[in-house]
Amino acid sequence: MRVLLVKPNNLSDHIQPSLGLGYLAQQIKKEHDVDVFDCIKANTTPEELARIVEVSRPDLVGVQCYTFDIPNVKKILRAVKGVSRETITVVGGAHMSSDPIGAMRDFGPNLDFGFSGEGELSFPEFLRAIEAERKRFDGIAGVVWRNDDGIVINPPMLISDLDALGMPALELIRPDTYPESQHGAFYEQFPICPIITTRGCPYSCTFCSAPIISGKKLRHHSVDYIRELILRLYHRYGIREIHIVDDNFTMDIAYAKRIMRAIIDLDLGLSLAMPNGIRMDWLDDELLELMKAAGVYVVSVAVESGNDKILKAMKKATTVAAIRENVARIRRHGLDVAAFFILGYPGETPETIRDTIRLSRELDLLRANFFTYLPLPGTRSYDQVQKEGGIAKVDWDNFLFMAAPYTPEGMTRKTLLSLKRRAFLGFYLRPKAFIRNVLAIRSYRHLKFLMRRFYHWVLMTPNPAHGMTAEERSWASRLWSRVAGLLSARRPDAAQLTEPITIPAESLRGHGSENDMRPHTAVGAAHADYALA
Ligand code: B12
Ligand code: SF4
Repeated sequence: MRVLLVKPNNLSDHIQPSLGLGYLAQQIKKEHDVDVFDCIKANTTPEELARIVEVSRPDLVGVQCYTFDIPNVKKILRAVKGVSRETITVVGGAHMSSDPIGAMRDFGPNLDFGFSGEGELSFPEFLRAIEAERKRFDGIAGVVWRNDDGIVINPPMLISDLDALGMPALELIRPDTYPESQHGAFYEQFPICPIITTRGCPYSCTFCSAPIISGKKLRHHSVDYIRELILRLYHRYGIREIHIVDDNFTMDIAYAKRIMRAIIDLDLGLSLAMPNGIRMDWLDDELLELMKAAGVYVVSVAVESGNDKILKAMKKATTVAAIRENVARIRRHGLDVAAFFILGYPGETPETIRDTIRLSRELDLLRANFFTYLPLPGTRSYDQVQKEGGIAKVDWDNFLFMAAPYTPEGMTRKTLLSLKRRAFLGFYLRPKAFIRNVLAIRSYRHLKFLMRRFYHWVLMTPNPAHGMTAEERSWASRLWSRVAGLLSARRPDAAQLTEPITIPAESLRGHGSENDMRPHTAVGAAHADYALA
Protein backbone atom coordinates (compact mmCIF):
# COMPACT_ATOMS: atom_id res chain seq x y z
CA MET A 1 0.00 0.00 0.00
CA ARG A 2 1.10 3.59 -0.52
CA VAL A 3 0.76 5.47 2.75
CA LEU A 4 1.20 9.22 3.19
CA LEU A 5 1.54 10.44 6.79
CA VAL A 6 0.84 14.12 7.23
CA LYS A 7 1.56 16.73 9.90
CA PRO A 8 -0.96 19.55 9.26
CA ASN A 9 0.03 23.17 8.91
CA ASN A 10 -0.74 25.69 11.63
CA LEU A 11 0.24 29.08 12.94
CA SER A 12 2.16 27.89 15.97
CA ASP A 13 5.67 28.49 14.56
CA HIS A 14 6.68 25.22 16.20
CA ILE A 15 8.52 23.67 13.29
CA GLN A 16 9.80 20.40 14.62
CA PRO A 17 9.91 16.90 13.14
CA SER A 18 7.07 14.68 14.29
CA LEU A 19 8.52 11.84 16.33
CA GLY A 20 5.08 10.24 16.44
CA LEU A 21 4.95 9.96 12.65
CA GLY A 22 8.61 8.87 12.59
CA TYR A 23 7.95 5.99 14.98
CA LEU A 24 4.77 5.06 13.12
CA ALA A 25 6.53 5.12 9.73
CA GLN A 26 9.30 2.89 11.08
CA GLN A 27 6.79 0.15 11.86
CA ILE A 28 4.96 0.18 8.55
CA LYS A 29 7.79 0.82 6.11
CA LYS A 30 8.73 -2.88 6.02
CA GLU A 31 5.40 -3.74 4.41
CA HIS A 32 4.34 -0.50 2.73
CA ASP A 33 5.57 2.36 0.65
CA VAL A 34 5.54 5.21 3.22
CA ASP A 35 6.17 8.92 3.06
CA VAL A 36 5.96 11.59 5.76
CA PHE A 37 4.99 15.12 4.77
CA ASP A 38 5.23 18.01 7.22
CA CYS A 39 2.97 20.83 6.06
CA ILE A 40 4.34 23.11 8.79
CA LYS A 41 7.91 22.82 7.54
CA ALA A 42 6.93 23.19 3.89
CA ASN A 43 4.23 25.79 4.69
CA THR A 44 1.76 23.80 2.62
CA THR A 45 -1.93 24.65 2.40
CA PRO A 46 -4.58 21.90 2.25
CA GLU A 47 -5.10 22.75 -1.43
CA GLU A 48 -1.38 22.33 -2.13
CA LEU A 49 -1.42 19.06 -0.24
CA ALA A 50 -4.30 17.92 -2.45
CA ARG A 51 -2.07 18.48 -5.48
CA ILE A 52 0.64 16.34 -3.88
CA VAL A 53 -1.98 13.64 -3.29
CA GLU A 54 -3.13 13.95 -6.89
CA VAL A 55 0.40 13.28 -8.14
CA SER A 56 1.54 10.68 -5.60
CA ARG A 57 -1.83 8.86 -5.39
CA PRO A 58 -1.48 7.30 -1.94
CA ASP A 59 -3.96 4.56 -1.01
CA LEU A 60 -4.17 5.96 2.51
CA VAL A 61 -3.57 9.40 4.00
CA GLY A 62 -2.96 9.42 7.77
CA VAL A 63 -3.04 12.77 9.55
CA GLN A 64 -1.66 13.64 12.99
CA CYS A 65 -4.03 15.96 14.81
CA TYR A 66 -3.84 18.06 17.97
CA THR A 67 -7.06 19.76 19.06
CA PHE A 68 -5.36 22.93 17.92
CA ASP A 69 -5.31 21.51 14.35
CA ILE A 70 -9.03 20.72 13.89
CA PRO A 71 -9.88 23.45 11.33
CA ASN A 72 -6.87 22.58 9.16
CA VAL A 73 -7.42 18.85 9.38
CA LYS A 74 -11.02 19.34 8.26
CA LYS A 75 -9.73 21.18 5.19
CA ILE A 76 -7.10 18.50 4.52
CA LEU A 77 -9.67 15.70 4.68
CA ARG A 78 -12.01 17.60 2.36
CA ALA A 79 -9.16 18.28 -0.07
CA VAL A 80 -7.95 14.64 -0.07
CA LYS A 81 -11.45 13.27 -0.61
CA GLY A 82 -11.91 15.93 -3.31
CA VAL A 83 -9.05 14.31 -5.23
CA SER A 84 -10.34 10.77 -4.77
CA ARG A 85 -13.13 9.36 -2.62
CA GLU A 86 -11.28 6.01 -2.71
CA THR A 87 -8.27 7.33 -0.77
CA ILE A 88 -8.69 6.06 2.78
CA THR A 89 -8.38 8.79 5.41
CA VAL A 90 -7.22 8.16 8.98
CA VAL A 91 -6.72 10.70 11.77
CA GLY A 92 -4.60 9.88 14.85
CA GLY A 93 -2.72 11.75 17.56
CA ALA A 94 -3.53 13.78 20.65
CA HIS A 95 -7.01 15.01 19.68
CA MET A 96 -8.33 11.66 18.47
CA SER A 97 -6.91 10.02 21.61
CA SER A 98 -8.61 12.58 23.89
CA ASP A 99 -12.01 12.84 22.21
CA PRO A 100 -12.54 10.05 19.66
CA ILE A 101 -16.33 10.37 19.38
CA GLY A 102 -16.28 14.15 19.13
CA ALA A 103 -13.51 13.98 16.52
CA MET A 104 -15.30 11.40 14.37
CA ARG A 105 -18.47 13.49 14.43
CA ASP A 106 -16.59 16.69 13.76
CA PHE A 107 -14.65 15.35 10.79
CA GLY A 108 -17.74 13.62 9.39
CA PRO A 109 -17.84 11.52 6.22
CA ASN A 110 -14.48 12.78 4.90
CA LEU A 111 -12.82 10.77 7.67
CA ASP A 112 -12.93 7.00 7.30
CA PHE A 113 -11.11 5.96 10.49
CA GLY A 114 -9.75 7.39 13.69
CA PHE A 115 -6.85 6.04 15.65
CA SER A 116 -6.48 6.61 19.35
CA GLY A 117 -3.42 5.95 21.51
CA GLU A 118 0.00 4.76 20.45
CA GLY A 119 -0.06 3.36 16.94
CA GLU A 120 3.25 1.59 16.40
CA LEU A 121 1.97 -1.93 17.05
CA SER A 122 -1.65 -1.80 15.99
CA PHE A 123 -1.56 0.54 12.97
CA PRO A 124 0.41 -2.08 10.95
CA GLU A 125 -2.24 -4.63 11.95
CA PHE A 126 -4.95 -2.23 10.83
CA LEU A 127 -3.26 -1.76 7.44
CA ARG A 128 -3.16 -5.53 6.98
CA ALA A 129 -6.89 -5.66 7.73
CA ILE A 130 -7.52 -2.91 5.16
CA GLU A 131 -5.47 -4.76 2.55
CA ALA A 132 -7.46 -7.89 3.25
CA GLU A 133 -10.60 -5.77 2.66
CA ARG A 134 -11.95 -6.60 6.10
CA LYS A 135 -15.03 -4.67 7.11
CA ARG A 136 -14.70 -5.21 10.85
CA PHE A 137 -11.78 -4.11 13.01
CA ASP A 138 -12.62 -5.71 16.36
CA GLY A 139 -9.56 -6.45 18.44
CA ILE A 140 -7.21 -3.99 16.73
CA ALA A 141 -6.23 -1.64 19.54
CA GLY A 142 -7.05 2.03 19.07
CA VAL A 143 -9.06 1.82 15.84
CA VAL A 144 -12.09 4.12 15.86
CA TRP A 145 -14.52 2.97 13.19
CA ARG A 146 -18.14 3.04 12.17
CA ASN A 147 -20.44 0.04 11.91
CA ASP A 148 -24.22 -0.08 11.45
CA ASP A 149 -24.75 0.74 15.12
CA GLY A 150 -22.57 3.86 15.14
CA ILE A 151 -19.03 4.70 16.19
CA VAL A 152 -16.94 1.93 17.74
CA ILE A 153 -13.86 2.77 19.83
CA ASN A 154 -11.42 -0.09 20.30
CA PRO A 155 -9.51 0.41 23.56
CA PRO A 156 -6.15 2.07 22.85
CA MET A 157 -2.82 0.53 23.72
CA LEU A 158 0.20 1.78 25.63
CA ILE A 159 3.40 0.08 24.54
CA SER A 160 5.47 -1.35 27.38
CA ASP A 161 8.74 -2.18 25.62
CA LEU A 162 9.70 1.09 23.96
CA ASP A 163 13.13 -0.06 22.81
CA ALA A 164 11.52 -2.88 20.82
CA LEU A 165 10.07 -0.22 18.49
CA GLY A 166 13.49 0.49 17.08
CA MET A 167 14.56 3.97 15.99
CA PRO A 168 12.09 6.44 14.46
CA ALA A 169 12.35 6.50 10.64
CA LEU A 170 14.84 9.39 10.63
CA GLU A 171 15.35 9.12 6.88
CA LEU A 172 11.64 9.96 6.44
CA ILE A 173 11.35 12.78 8.96
CA ARG A 174 14.82 14.19 8.18
CA PRO A 175 15.46 16.30 11.30
CA ASP A 176 18.45 17.88 9.54
CA THR A 177 16.14 19.68 7.10
CA TYR A 178 14.34 21.66 9.81
CA PRO A 179 14.98 25.31 10.61
CA GLU A 180 16.98 26.56 13.54
CA SER A 181 14.28 27.88 15.81
CA GLN A 182 12.10 24.84 16.11
CA HIS A 183 10.59 24.91 19.49
CA GLY A 184 11.96 27.54 21.77
CA ALA A 185 12.58 30.65 19.74
CA PHE A 186 16.30 30.52 20.55
CA TYR A 187 18.91 27.85 20.06
CA GLU A 188 22.60 27.31 20.58
CA GLN A 189 23.67 24.89 17.85
CA PHE A 190 22.12 23.59 14.71
CA PRO A 191 20.71 21.29 13.27
CA ILE A 192 18.40 20.27 16.09
CA CYS A 193 16.41 17.09 16.73
CA PRO A 194 13.83 16.28 19.40
CA ILE A 195 14.01 12.93 21.18
CA ILE A 196 11.76 11.17 23.69
CA THR A 197 13.45 9.21 26.47
CA THR A 198 10.32 8.38 28.47
CA ARG A 199 6.58 8.37 27.85
CA GLY A 200 3.92 9.01 30.48
CA CYS A 201 3.40 11.17 33.56
CA PRO A 202 1.84 10.20 36.91
CA TYR A 203 0.70 13.75 37.76
CA SER A 204 -2.87 14.97 37.32
CA CYS A 205 -2.52 18.64 36.38
CA THR A 206 -6.05 19.58 35.46
CA PHE A 207 -5.21 21.41 32.19
CA CYS A 208 -2.92 18.76 30.71
CA SER A 209 -3.78 15.82 28.53
CA ALA A 210 -0.35 14.18 28.43
CA PRO A 211 -1.29 11.46 30.98
CA ILE A 212 -4.46 10.71 28.99
CA ILE A 213 -2.42 10.15 25.83
CA SER A 214 0.76 8.61 27.19
CA GLY A 215 -0.63 7.10 30.39
CA LYS A 216 0.24 7.71 34.02
CA LYS A 217 2.95 5.09 34.23
CA LEU A 218 6.42 6.27 33.30
CA ARG A 219 7.88 4.05 30.56
CA HIS A 220 11.56 4.37 29.72
CA HIS A 221 13.80 3.77 26.78
CA SER A 222 17.04 2.19 27.95
CA VAL A 223 20.06 4.44 28.30
CA ASP A 224 21.77 2.33 25.61
CA TYR A 225 18.92 3.04 23.19
CA ILE A 226 19.20 6.78 23.79
CA ARG A 227 22.97 6.65 23.35
CA GLU A 228 22.52 4.82 20.03
CA LEU A 229 19.85 7.28 18.86
CA ILE A 230 22.05 10.27 19.67
CA LEU A 231 25.04 8.74 17.88
CA ARG A 232 22.94 8.12 14.80
CA LEU A 233 21.61 11.67 14.86
CA TYR A 234 25.06 13.11 15.31
CA HIS A 235 26.89 11.10 12.69
CA ARG A 236 24.30 10.45 10.03
CA TYR A 237 22.28 13.65 10.24
CA GLY A 238 24.82 16.10 11.61
CA ILE A 239 22.60 16.92 14.59
CA ARG A 240 24.34 19.21 17.09
CA GLU A 241 21.52 20.11 19.47
CA ILE A 242 19.14 17.67 21.13
CA HIS A 243 15.75 18.60 22.58
CA ILE A 244 14.37 16.16 25.11
CA VAL A 245 10.59 16.52 24.77
CA ASP A 246 9.33 13.97 27.31
CA ASP A 247 6.14 14.56 29.22
CA ASN A 248 8.08 14.60 32.49
CA PHE A 249 11.80 14.05 31.96
CA THR A 250 12.90 14.72 35.54
CA MET A 251 10.24 12.51 37.16
CA ASP A 252 12.67 9.60 37.52
CA ILE A 253 15.62 11.62 38.69
CA ALA A 254 18.03 8.64 38.80
CA TYR A 255 17.20 7.86 35.16
CA ALA A 256 17.58 11.53 34.13
CA LYS A 257 21.04 11.49 35.73
CA ARG A 258 21.98 8.31 33.85
CA ILE A 259 20.94 9.94 30.56
CA MET A 260 22.98 13.04 31.35
CA ARG A 261 26.02 10.93 32.28
CA ALA A 262 25.68 8.97 29.03
CA ILE A 263 25.64 12.22 27.04
CA ILE A 264 28.68 13.52 28.95
CA ASP A 265 30.52 10.25 28.22
CA LEU A 266 29.76 10.56 24.50
CA ASP A 267 31.67 13.83 24.55
CA LEU A 268 30.15 15.10 21.29
CA GLY A 269 29.93 18.76 22.29
CA LEU A 270 26.15 18.74 21.88
CA SER A 271 23.84 21.46 23.12
CA LEU A 272 20.81 20.27 25.05
CA ALA A 273 17.45 21.70 26.05
CA MET A 274 14.12 20.45 27.38
CA PRO A 275 11.91 23.03 25.69
CA ASN A 276 8.64 21.39 26.76
CA GLY A 277 9.43 22.37 30.29
CA ILE A 278 10.36 20.17 33.21
CA ARG A 279 9.03 19.93 36.73
CA MET A 280 11.32 21.75 39.11
CA ASP A 281 10.44 19.81 42.24
CA TRP A 282 12.44 16.83 40.99
CA LEU A 283 15.65 18.72 40.41
CA ASP A 284 18.56 18.38 42.77
CA ASP A 285 22.03 19.91 42.74
CA GLU A 286 23.65 16.80 41.29
CA LEU A 287 21.22 16.63 38.36
CA LEU A 288 21.71 20.33 37.66
CA GLU A 289 25.49 19.90 37.62
CA LEU A 290 25.15 16.93 35.25
CA MET A 291 22.76 18.87 33.01
CA LYS A 292 25.21 21.71 32.76
CA ALA A 293 28.12 19.40 32.02
CA ALA A 294 26.07 17.57 29.38
CA GLY A 295 25.40 20.78 27.44
CA VAL A 296 22.06 22.09 28.77
CA TYR A 297 22.13 25.82 28.10
CA VAL A 298 18.67 26.82 29.31
CA VAL A 299 16.28 25.09 31.69
CA SER A 300 12.65 25.51 30.64
CA VAL A 301 10.27 25.19 33.55
CA ALA A 302 6.51 25.01 33.81
CA VAL A 303 5.55 27.61 36.42
CA GLU A 304 1.96 28.13 35.15
CA SER A 305 0.74 30.61 37.78
CA GLY A 306 1.92 33.13 40.33
CA ASN A 307 -1.09 32.58 42.55
CA ASP A 308 -1.26 29.72 45.07
CA LYS A 309 -5.04 29.33 44.82
CA ILE A 310 -4.81 28.92 41.03
CA LEU A 311 -1.87 26.49 41.36
CA LYS A 312 -4.00 24.48 43.79
CA ALA A 313 -6.99 24.53 41.44
CA MET A 314 -4.67 23.30 38.67
CA LYS A 315 -3.50 20.45 40.95
CA LYS A 316 0.01 21.46 40.03
CA ALA A 317 1.32 20.10 43.36
CA THR A 318 3.57 23.09 43.96
CA THR A 319 3.48 26.56 45.48
CA VAL A 320 4.78 30.00 44.58
CA ALA A 321 7.34 29.75 47.40
CA ALA A 322 8.65 26.42 46.06
CA ILE A 323 8.84 27.90 42.55
CA ARG A 324 10.95 30.81 43.82
CA GLU A 325 13.28 28.45 45.65
CA ASN A 326 13.66 26.12 42.67
CA VAL A 327 14.35 28.88 40.15
CA ALA A 328 16.98 30.30 42.51
CA ARG A 329 18.56 26.83 42.79
CA ILE A 330 18.82 26.50 39.00
CA ARG A 331 20.33 29.97 38.74
CA ARG A 332 22.91 29.10 41.42
CA HIS A 333 24.26 26.54 38.97
CA GLY A 334 24.72 29.25 36.36
CA LEU A 335 21.96 27.91 34.13
CA ASP A 336 19.50 30.24 32.41
CA VAL A 337 15.80 29.71 33.05
CA ALA A 338 12.85 30.06 30.67
CA ALA A 339 9.36 29.71 32.12
CA PHE A 340 5.85 28.97 30.86
CA PHE A 341 2.78 30.59 32.28
CA ILE A 342 -0.92 29.99 31.68
CA LEU A 343 -3.22 33.00 31.68
CA GLY A 344 -7.00 32.78 31.94
CA TYR A 345 -7.40 29.45 33.76
CA PRO A 346 -11.02 28.86 34.92
CA GLY A 347 -11.67 30.94 38.02
CA GLU A 348 -8.95 33.48 37.23
CA THR A 349 -9.52 37.20 37.65
CA PRO A 350 -7.39 40.08 36.35
CA GLU A 351 -5.85 40.17 39.85
CA THR A 352 -4.67 36.54 39.79
CA ILE A 353 -3.27 37.10 36.29
CA ARG A 354 -1.43 40.15 37.58
CA ASP A 355 0.07 37.92 40.32
CA THR A 356 1.40 35.69 37.54
CA ILE A 357 2.79 38.62 35.58
CA ARG A 358 4.41 39.99 38.72
CA LEU A 359 6.03 36.64 39.52
CA SER A 360 7.37 36.37 35.97
CA ARG A 361 9.26 39.62 36.54
CA GLU A 362 10.41 38.79 40.07
CA LEU A 363 11.95 35.43 39.16
CA ASP A 364 15.39 35.57 37.61
CA LEU A 365 14.25 34.42 34.17
CA LEU A 366 15.86 34.79 30.79
CA ARG A 367 12.58 34.20 28.98
CA ALA A 368 8.89 33.93 29.71
CA ASN A 369 6.09 32.53 27.56
CA PHE A 370 2.51 33.36 28.34
CA PHE A 371 -0.14 31.05 26.88
CA THR A 372 -3.83 31.57 27.19
CA TYR A 373 -5.52 28.56 28.75
CA LEU A 374 -6.87 25.91 26.35
CA PRO A 375 -9.66 23.61 27.57
CA LEU A 376 -8.15 20.42 26.15
CA PRO A 377 -10.72 17.64 25.72
CA GLY A 378 -10.44 14.83 28.24
CA THR A 379 -8.80 16.97 30.93
CA ARG A 380 -10.33 17.64 34.33
CA SER A 381 -10.47 21.36 33.69
CA TYR A 382 -12.37 20.70 30.45
CA ASP A 383 -14.94 18.70 32.43
CA GLN A 384 -15.23 21.51 34.94
CA VAL A 385 -15.68 24.13 32.23
CA GLN A 386 -18.29 21.90 30.57
CA LYS A 387 -20.19 21.54 33.87
CA GLU A 388 -20.26 25.31 34.22
CA GLY A 389 -21.59 25.75 30.67
CA GLY A 390 -18.33 27.33 29.41
CA ILE A 391 -17.60 24.88 26.58
CA ALA A 392 -20.40 26.24 24.43
CA LYS A 393 -18.64 29.63 24.51
CA VAL A 394 -15.25 28.27 23.41
CA ASP A 395 -14.04 29.64 20.08
CA TRP A 396 -13.17 26.30 18.44
CA ASP A 397 -12.21 27.97 15.16
CA ASN A 398 -9.43 29.82 16.97
CA PHE A 399 -8.35 27.16 19.44
CA LEU A 400 -4.86 28.60 19.64
CA PHE A 401 -2.81 29.28 22.74
CA MET A 402 -2.02 32.71 21.34
CA ALA A 403 -5.71 33.55 20.93
CA ALA A 404 -8.09 33.32 23.85
CA PRO A 405 -10.55 30.58 22.84
CA TYR A 406 -11.80 30.40 26.44
CA THR A 407 -12.21 33.20 28.92
CA PRO A 408 -12.96 32.80 32.63
CA GLU A 409 -16.36 33.85 33.91
CA GLY A 410 -16.59 37.64 34.07
CA MET A 411 -13.54 38.32 31.85
CA THR A 412 -13.79 39.44 28.23
CA ARG A 413 -11.55 38.15 25.44
CA LYS A 414 -10.30 41.69 24.97
CA THR A 415 -9.19 41.93 28.61
CA LEU A 416 -7.44 38.55 28.58
CA LEU A 417 -5.58 39.29 25.34
CA SER A 418 -4.61 42.69 26.61
CA LEU A 419 -3.21 41.15 29.82
CA LYS A 420 -1.28 38.63 27.75
CA ARG A 421 0.25 41.37 25.58
CA ARG A 422 1.19 43.37 28.66
CA ALA A 423 2.76 40.28 30.19
CA PHE A 424 4.96 39.71 27.13
CA LEU A 425 5.81 43.33 26.39
CA GLY A 426 6.42 44.25 30.03
CA PHE A 427 8.70 41.23 30.52
CA TYR A 428 10.85 41.79 27.44
CA LEU A 429 11.00 45.59 27.68
CA ARG A 430 12.99 45.40 30.93
CA PRO A 431 16.58 46.35 30.04
CA LYS A 432 18.23 43.18 31.38
CA ALA A 433 15.79 40.75 29.74
CA PHE A 434 15.79 42.80 26.57
CA ILE A 435 19.56 43.06 26.12
CA ARG A 436 20.25 39.41 26.96
CA ASN A 437 17.66 38.22 24.45
CA VAL A 438 18.66 40.57 21.68
CA LEU A 439 22.26 39.49 22.08
CA ALA A 440 21.11 35.91 21.53
CA ILE A 441 19.76 36.75 18.05
CA ARG A 442 22.04 34.88 15.70
CA SER A 443 21.26 36.23 12.25
CA TYR A 444 18.95 38.47 10.30
CA ARG A 445 16.99 35.36 9.34
CA HIS A 446 16.66 34.45 13.02
CA LEU A 447 15.43 37.97 13.74
CA LYS A 448 12.79 37.63 11.03
CA PHE A 449 11.65 34.37 12.60
CA LEU A 450 11.44 36.03 16.03
CA MET A 451 9.44 38.91 14.62
CA ARG A 452 7.02 36.51 12.99
CA ARG A 453 6.63 34.58 16.23
CA PHE A 454 6.21 37.85 18.10
CA TYR A 455 3.46 38.78 15.68
CA HIS A 456 1.69 35.44 15.96
CA TRP A 457 2.07 34.99 19.69
CA VAL A 458 1.72 38.53 20.96
CA LEU A 459 0.09 40.85 18.48
CA MET A 460 -2.18 38.77 16.27
CA THR A 461 -5.83 38.55 17.31
CA PRO A 462 -8.56 36.65 15.48
CA ASN A 463 -10.84 39.64 16.02
CA PRO A 464 -9.46 43.13 15.21
CA ALA A 465 -11.65 44.57 17.96
CA HIS A 466 -9.39 42.77 20.46
CA GLY A 467 -6.23 44.33 19.05
CA MET A 468 -3.73 46.53 20.83
CA THR A 469 -4.66 49.55 22.87
CA ALA A 470 -2.82 52.82 22.20
CA GLU A 471 -0.61 52.18 25.25
CA GLU A 472 0.28 48.64 24.11
CA ARG A 473 1.02 49.94 20.61
CA SER A 474 3.45 52.40 22.09
CA TRP A 475 5.11 49.61 24.15
CA ALA A 476 5.38 47.45 21.04
CA SER A 477 6.95 50.21 19.01
CA ARG A 478 9.37 50.99 21.88
CA LEU A 479 10.34 47.33 21.93
CA TRP A 480 10.82 47.33 18.18
CA SER A 481 12.94 50.47 18.04
CA ARG A 482 15.15 49.12 20.86
CA VAL A 483 15.69 45.87 18.93
CA ALA A 484 16.53 47.74 15.75
CA GLY A 485 18.80 50.22 17.55
CA LEU A 486 20.72 47.53 19.41
CA LEU A 487 21.14 45.36 16.35
CA SER A 488 22.38 48.15 14.15
CA ALA A 489 24.89 49.08 16.84
CA ARG A 490 26.04 45.46 16.91
CA ARG A 491 26.21 44.90 13.17
CA PRO A 492 26.78 47.86 10.86
CA ASP A 493 25.07 46.01 7.99
CA ALA A 494 21.93 45.79 10.08
CA ALA A 495 21.31 49.54 9.71
CA GLN A 496 18.41 48.67 7.40
CA LEU A 497 16.65 47.33 10.48
CA THR A 498 15.93 50.82 11.70
CA GLU A 499 13.32 50.85 8.95
CA PRO A 500 10.20 49.25 10.43
CA ILE A 501 9.59 45.75 9.12
CA THR A 502 6.05 45.11 8.00
CA ILE A 503 5.00 41.71 9.17
CA PRO A 504 2.53 40.26 6.69
CA ALA A 505 -0.62 38.98 8.26
CA GLU A 506 -0.23 35.62 6.58
CA SER A 507 2.40 33.25 7.83
CA LEU A 508 5.94 34.11 6.76
CA ARG A 509 7.02 30.59 7.49
CA GLY A 510 9.73 28.94 5.46
CA HIS A 511 12.66 30.75 7.01
CA GLY A 512 14.59 27.54 6.71
CA SER A 513 14.78 25.18 3.81
CA GLU A 514 17.04 22.36 2.78
CA ASN A 515 19.03 24.76 0.63
CA ASP A 516 19.66 27.08 3.54
CA MET A 517 21.14 24.42 5.72
CA ARG A 518 24.81 24.36 6.31
CA PRO A 519 26.56 21.15 5.27
CA HIS A 520 26.96 18.73 8.12
CA THR A 521 28.63 15.68 6.76
CA ALA A 522 31.64 15.85 9.04
CA VAL A 523 32.04 12.73 11.12
CA GLY A 524 33.78 13.05 14.45
CA ALA A 525 36.97 11.02 14.62
CA ALA A 526 35.95 9.30 17.83
CA HIS A 527 32.97 7.63 16.16
CA ALA A 528 34.16 7.47 12.57
CA ASP A 529 33.31 3.77 12.26
CA TYR A 530 29.84 4.41 13.47
CA ALA A 531 28.80 6.47 10.46
CA LEU A 532 29.61 3.56 8.19
CA ALA A 533 27.55 1.13 10.25
C1 B12 B 1 6.67 17.02 21.69
C2 B12 B 1 5.37 17.76 21.89
C3 B12 B 1 5.16 18.88 21.13
C4 B12 B 1 6.04 19.28 19.97
C5 B12 B 1 5.46 18.53 18.76
C6 B12 B 1 6.49 17.97 17.86
C7 B12 B 1 5.84 17.37 16.64
N1 B12 B 1 6.21 17.88 15.50
O1 B12 B 1 5.03 16.46 16.75
C8 B12 B 1 5.76 20.79 19.85
C9 B12 B 1 6.72 21.58 20.65
C10 B12 B 1 5.80 21.35 18.46
C11 B12 B 1 4.41 20.87 20.52
C12 B12 B 1 3.65 21.97 20.39
C13 B12 B 1 2.42 22.10 20.97
N2 B12 B 1 1.83 21.22 21.79
CO1 B12 B 1 2.61 19.54 22.28
N3 B12 B 1 3.29 17.97 23.01
C14 B12 B 1 4.38 17.31 22.81
C15 B12 B 1 4.42 16.08 23.73
C16 B12 B 1 5.13 16.44 25.02
C17 B12 B 1 5.03 14.81 23.18
C18 B12 B 1 4.50 14.41 21.80
C19 B12 B 1 5.26 13.25 21.30
O2 B12 B 1 6.20 13.39 20.52
N4 B12 B 1 4.92 12.05 21.79
C20 B12 B 1 5.57 10.81 21.42
C21 B12 B 1 5.02 10.28 20.10
C22 B12 B 1 5.59 8.89 19.86
O3 B12 B 1 3.64 10.20 20.23
P1 B12 B 1 2.60 11.03 19.34
O4 B12 B 1 3.23 12.16 18.65
O5 B12 B 1 1.39 11.28 20.13
O6 B12 B 1 2.25 9.94 18.19
C23 B12 B 1 1.74 8.64 18.51
C24 B12 B 1 0.21 8.55 18.60
O7 B12 B 1 -0.41 9.77 18.94
C25 B12 B 1 -0.22 8.02 17.28
N5 B12 B 1 -0.41 8.96 16.17
C26 B12 B 1 -0.03 10.22 16.02
N6 B12 B 1 -0.38 10.68 14.81
C27 B12 B 1 -0.97 9.69 14.15
C28 B12 B 1 -1.52 9.63 12.87
C29 B12 B 1 -2.06 8.43 12.45
C30 B12 B 1 -2.63 8.35 11.10
C31 B12 B 1 -2.11 7.30 13.32
C32 B12 B 1 -2.68 6.03 12.87
C33 B12 B 1 -1.58 7.37 14.61
C34 B12 B 1 -1.01 8.56 15.00
O8 B12 B 1 0.85 7.15 16.95
C35 B12 B 1 2.09 7.77 17.33
C36 B12 B 1 3.06 6.68 17.71
O9 B12 B 1 2.59 5.99 18.84
C37 B12 B 1 2.89 15.90 23.97
C38 B12 B 1 2.50 15.14 25.20
C39 B12 B 1 1.99 13.78 24.83
N7 B12 B 1 2.14 12.87 25.71
O10 B12 B 1 1.42 13.57 23.76
C40 B12 B 1 2.39 17.34 23.95
C41 B12 B 1 0.98 17.60 23.47
C42 B12 B 1 0.70 16.71 22.30
N8 B12 B 1 1.02 19.00 23.05
C43 B12 B 1 -0.03 19.66 23.32
C44 B12 B 1 -0.25 21.02 23.01
C45 B12 B 1 -1.53 21.63 23.53
C46 B12 B 1 0.67 21.73 22.27
C47 B12 B 1 0.58 23.19 21.84
C48 B12 B 1 -0.78 23.62 21.38
C49 B12 B 1 1.20 24.11 22.87
C50 B12 B 1 0.56 24.26 24.16
N9 B12 B 1 1.15 23.57 25.15
O11 B12 B 1 -0.37 24.99 24.32
C51 B12 B 1 1.64 23.33 20.75
C52 B12 B 1 1.16 23.50 19.35
C53 B12 B 1 0.95 22.22 18.61
C54 B12 B 1 1.13 22.33 17.15
N10 B12 B 1 0.23 21.78 16.41
O12 B12 B 1 2.09 22.89 16.65
C55 B12 B 1 -1.06 18.78 23.97
C56 B12 B 1 -2.08 18.36 22.92
C57 B12 B 1 -3.46 18.16 23.49
C58 B12 B 1 -4.48 18.10 22.42
N11 B12 B 1 -5.59 17.52 22.74
O13 B12 B 1 -4.29 18.58 21.34
C59 B12 B 1 -0.16 17.63 24.53
C60 B12 B 1 -0.87 16.29 24.69
C61 B12 B 1 0.39 18.10 25.91
C62 B12 B 1 -0.64 18.67 26.81
N12 B12 B 1 -0.29 19.76 27.43
O14 B12 B 1 -1.72 18.23 26.99
N13 B12 B 1 4.15 19.77 21.27
S1 SF4 C 1 1.70 19.39 33.13
FE1 SF4 C 1 3.54 18.10 33.23
S2 SF4 C 1 3.47 17.24 35.32
FE2 SF4 C 1 1.41 18.01 34.90
S3 SF4 C 1 0.30 16.22 34.09
FE3 SF4 C 1 1.12 17.36 32.31
S4 SF4 C 1 3.06 16.37 31.85
FE4 SF4 C 1 2.49 15.75 33.93
